[in-house]
Amino acid sequence: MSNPTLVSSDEIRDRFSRAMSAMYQAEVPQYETLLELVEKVNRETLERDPVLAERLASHDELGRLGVERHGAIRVGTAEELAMLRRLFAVMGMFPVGYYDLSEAGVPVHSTAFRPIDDAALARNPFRIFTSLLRLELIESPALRERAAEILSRRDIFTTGARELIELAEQQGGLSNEQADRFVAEALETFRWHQDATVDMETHAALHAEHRLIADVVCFRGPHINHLTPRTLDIDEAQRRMPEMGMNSKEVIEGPPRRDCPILLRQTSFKALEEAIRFTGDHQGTHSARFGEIEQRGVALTAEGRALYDQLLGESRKRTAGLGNEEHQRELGKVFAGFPDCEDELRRRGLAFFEYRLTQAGKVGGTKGGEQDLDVLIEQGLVEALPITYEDFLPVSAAGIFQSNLGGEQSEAYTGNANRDAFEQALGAAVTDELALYAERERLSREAVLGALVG
Ligand code: OOG
Ligand code: NI
Repeated sequence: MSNPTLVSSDEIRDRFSRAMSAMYQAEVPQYETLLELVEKVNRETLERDPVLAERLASHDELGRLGVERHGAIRVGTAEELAMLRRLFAVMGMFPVGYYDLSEAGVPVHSTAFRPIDDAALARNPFRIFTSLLRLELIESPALRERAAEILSRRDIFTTGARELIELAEQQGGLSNEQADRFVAEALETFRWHQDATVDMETHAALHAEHRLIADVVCFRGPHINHLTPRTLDIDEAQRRMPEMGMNSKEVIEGPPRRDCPILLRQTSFKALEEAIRFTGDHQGTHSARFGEIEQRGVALTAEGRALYDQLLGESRKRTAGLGNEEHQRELGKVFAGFPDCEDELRRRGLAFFEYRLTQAGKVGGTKGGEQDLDVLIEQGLVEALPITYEDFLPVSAAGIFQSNLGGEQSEAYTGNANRDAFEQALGAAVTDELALYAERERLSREAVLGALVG
């Protein structure tokens, strides 16, 4: 950082993610219980498995474990999304990936704001999955216009937040004191409001079109709807959720338990029915907010992802309606078709790896002229570490959505990707997540080979 009076964007993100977690713990006490559970399971897992502890440490992942979480919000207009892009940029979070959730029957499309470079990810990988409502998918023109009109009347940002975003853009960052003010002002955008901005009839009409539309349109802002800590053993955490008084969803979403975890496995406790007050002083309820946990594995290449999608598709019929234990067993059988050994995942180009010189590689083995990584790995001079998946699987994990929408399955919006429109609303292109992993792998390969030749 060139200006010594400015704090880093990583520091601002770290402060913000802690403030967000504290706010959500106060708003949703079960989330605090969930954090305790995950912390305990992680501690026990690391005690039981020193090899895992050692690996996480050597891969810069142990430090971030306790602060690691993602959240999700939903906004209503292009202006809101574009301003959020500027707000998150102050914290070093940038739009990565395009997700079409209409495939899962939900009328939104999304991106994830997240840090991108290795140092930022190691410090605090805080991510916010951000969805934009697609009013054009609402069938009734009258309802569509009503929703647009309600949304046009709100400003989800405080004056202070807007000022500090501009200041950060002008200065290229914020001072320590400005950063604290920014965190406090920015947090207001994500706060829960008991008072709806509409009357009960409007809520009911929007709700009848889709629950999520009511959630986006009827409130003053895009309340954070869940925060998700990272667990090292999601099966154990899922087992213990009921003991801790949490109404967990039935099955863990994503791939089955494996020796080499891939992508993302997720489960949640279900959304709470919350009392809200409509205009005209009517009491009602709305369910929006829940808690989720996730276990992260290695990022897959396009080939790996295609194989994952294919196997998950094949498993659908076999697992339909099963409880978690049987579901996992059936899933495991189908996923026998997915190599479960790091070396094979790497050699077959199914997953991304980061190459590093081993201790032996650093001291002794240079100047051999050997350029074949497989040979160098066999010689013990180079090691390949799996690159953690930093992104999302909302469509294959549509179960999370559905269980929190009361299980209603909607086909109304099927298959309607419109990335151009999303980027237009965002005011920027989204970064391709696969390109990020590929670049990281490529740079590490070049660095290793360069060091051995030099
Ligand atoms: C977003 C759901 C996506 C995940 O973990 O896949 C998500 C939402 O419910 O708004 O958070
Ligand atoms: Ni989530």
